[in-house]
Amino acid sequence: MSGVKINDVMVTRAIVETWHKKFLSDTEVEVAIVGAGPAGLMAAYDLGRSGVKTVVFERNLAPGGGMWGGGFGYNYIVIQDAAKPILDELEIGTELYAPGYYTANSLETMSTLILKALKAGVSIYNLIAFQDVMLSSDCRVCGVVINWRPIEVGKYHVDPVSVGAKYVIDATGHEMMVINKVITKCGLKLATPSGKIEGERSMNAELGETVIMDNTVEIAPGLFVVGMAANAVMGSHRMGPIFGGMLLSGRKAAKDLKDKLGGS
Ligand code: 48F
Repeated sequence: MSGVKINDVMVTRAIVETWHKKFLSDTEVEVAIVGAGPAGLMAAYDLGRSGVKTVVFERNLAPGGGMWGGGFGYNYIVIQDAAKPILDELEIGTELYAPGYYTANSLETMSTLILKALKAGVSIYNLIAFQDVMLSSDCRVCGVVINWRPIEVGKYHVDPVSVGAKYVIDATGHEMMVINKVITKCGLKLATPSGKIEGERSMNAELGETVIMDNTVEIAPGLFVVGMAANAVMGSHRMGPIFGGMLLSGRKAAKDLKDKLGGS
C-alpha cells in the first residue's frame, strides 16, 4: 500500500469535525422534516432541489421507513398511474402488472429517494429522534427538539437540544409523533373537522389514496403533515403497500411550502 500512513486518531477527528461542522450549519433551517419514510424523503428531495434549506431527522439507523419491506416482507411495492411519472423522473424501474398497477423494487425505490435527497443538498441525520416541538410566543411551531435515539431507548436522563425551522413536517407515518406532541403539550387546534386527531381508519386503498392529497395540509401553525400521518390525523383510511399516495403527498407539501417560503 502506498500513500499516507493511516492514523487512527485522524480518522476520529475527521468524522467528528466534519459532522459537527455540518450539524452547526443545520441548527437553523427553513424546513425540518421528522421521519425519513417515502413521504418525508419525497418532500425533502423536492425542497432541496428548489434550494430550500432542509433537514431530515430519522430515529432509526437506516432511513426508509416502511418502504424497505414492500408488502408482507416481499420487497416489491405497487404504484398507480398517478404516481408513475415520479418514478420515471427519478429513473426508478417499473413493470406494468395490470392496467393501473405498476410494480417497483422497494430497495431500488428507497435507495434512490435517499440518494436523490442527499444529492439535492438535504441533510439527513439518522439515529436522531424527535422529542418535542419549539413553540413561538404566538403559538406557532418553530422548530424541533431532538435527542440521540440510543439515549431515548436507554431512558437516560439527558436533556435534548433544539433546531429552529420556519416550518416543520410531520412525516412519521401511523404514529403522528409531532402532531401528538402538539396536541398534548401545546393545546393547538388542528386543521381537522374536530380540531383534534380524528384517528386512522382500516384498510381501503382506493379511499385512502384518493383523499391523501386533500389531507396534506398545514395541520397547525408552522406544522405540515404528509404521508400516512396525514390520513391518520384526518380520520382517513390506511392503504398498505401501494405507495403512490406517499410520494404525491410529499410532493404536494413541498410545493405548498415553496409557495409559502417564496412569499415570505
Ligand atoms: O412509516 P413511514 O414509512 O411513513 P410514510 O412516509 O409512509 C407510510 C408507508 O411506509 C406505509 C403505508 C403505505 O401506504 O401506509 O406505512 O408516511 O416512515 C416514517 C418514519 O418516521 C420515523 C420512522 O422511524 C420512519 O422511518 N419516525 C417515527 N417517529 C420518529 C421518527 C421520531 N420520533 N423521530 C424521528 N423519526
